[in-house]
Amino acid sequence: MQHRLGPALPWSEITPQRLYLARREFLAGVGATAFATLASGTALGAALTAKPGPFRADDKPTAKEAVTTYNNFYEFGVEKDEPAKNAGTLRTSPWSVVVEGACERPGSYALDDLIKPASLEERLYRHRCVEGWSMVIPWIGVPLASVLQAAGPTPGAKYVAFETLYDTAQMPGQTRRVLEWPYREGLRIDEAMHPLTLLAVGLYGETLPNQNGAPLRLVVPWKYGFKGIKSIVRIKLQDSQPRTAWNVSAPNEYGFYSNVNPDVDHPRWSQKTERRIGEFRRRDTLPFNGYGEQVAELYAGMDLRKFF
Ligand SMILES: Nc1nc2c(c(=O)[nH]1)N[C@H]1C(S)=C(S)[C@@H](COP(=O)(O)O)O[C@H]1N2
Ligand SMILES: [Mo]
Repeated sequence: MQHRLGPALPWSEITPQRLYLARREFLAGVGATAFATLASGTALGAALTAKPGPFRADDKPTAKEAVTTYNNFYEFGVEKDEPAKNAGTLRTSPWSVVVEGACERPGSYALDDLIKPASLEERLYRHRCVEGWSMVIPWIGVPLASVLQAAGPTPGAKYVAFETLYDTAQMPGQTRRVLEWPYREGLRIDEAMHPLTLLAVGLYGETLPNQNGAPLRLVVPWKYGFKGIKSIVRIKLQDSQPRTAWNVSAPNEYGFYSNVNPDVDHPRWSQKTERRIGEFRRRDTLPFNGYGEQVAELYAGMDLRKFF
């Protein structure tokens, strides 16, 4: 059974529209390629229209080619070039998401009912992978908070757990035991409700390519990239800290919080610097990936070496 959160338009069926000035100016910064793709409509997917959202990084966006071909998505192979080559087996429509647990309106929601096209925002976020590379990505999505609020969290909602699709036919990498499947992630409720936390459906003005987590993925820009779980089918509000794929596979290497922190090394390498894809010289990694002003207070009084 499909439940509705409210009146909705099928964002996935939106036809390319004229883009307004702010977006046009932004895309001038992104580069001619993205705009040409949008204008011609021969994109990876349908064009999306979104208003510019808050928290835009000053950084130059990473080339779309790199963002869509250099990925981690272990369901399609463990090499960076494999998701772009192999993710074509994923069927992203129809897609529904189970919202359950400590909320007033649990149910299975069609994606079109969960995400309203009128509420889509574009945000330019820094992305820092735990392995030491980084990118700057123009995402399109809605604040996760808006979806959780619509579900009506109850007092037991202290954490949010997320799950990726589990289907070995569509995701052949799940036949290999490199991680516990399905991929799982989680956030504390205040992190999930933070205005920076985004549920993304697109990038570079288009619906998400499969390799980037179509049709719906999480983006938490102050955390290491693996918190950004892809191809989400389940969102559960609960009172206990969720199990997460990387934390289960190597608890001493990947903590639950995974806030970007140059002062807490990974046991096998330093986190002090990063290689921004497309740049030559390494950059210093910033606390909370440069979002400390917005999020540091969430962790006031916590020992970030213990809660890494
Ligand atoms: N389901 C799933 N989500 C995932 C992963 C994965 O293997 N499976 N990899 C994570 C990691 S380690 C990173 S860095 C980002 C990379 O994808 P992106 O470049 O599209 O953000 O996705 C994250 N989400
Ligand atoms: Mo990553």
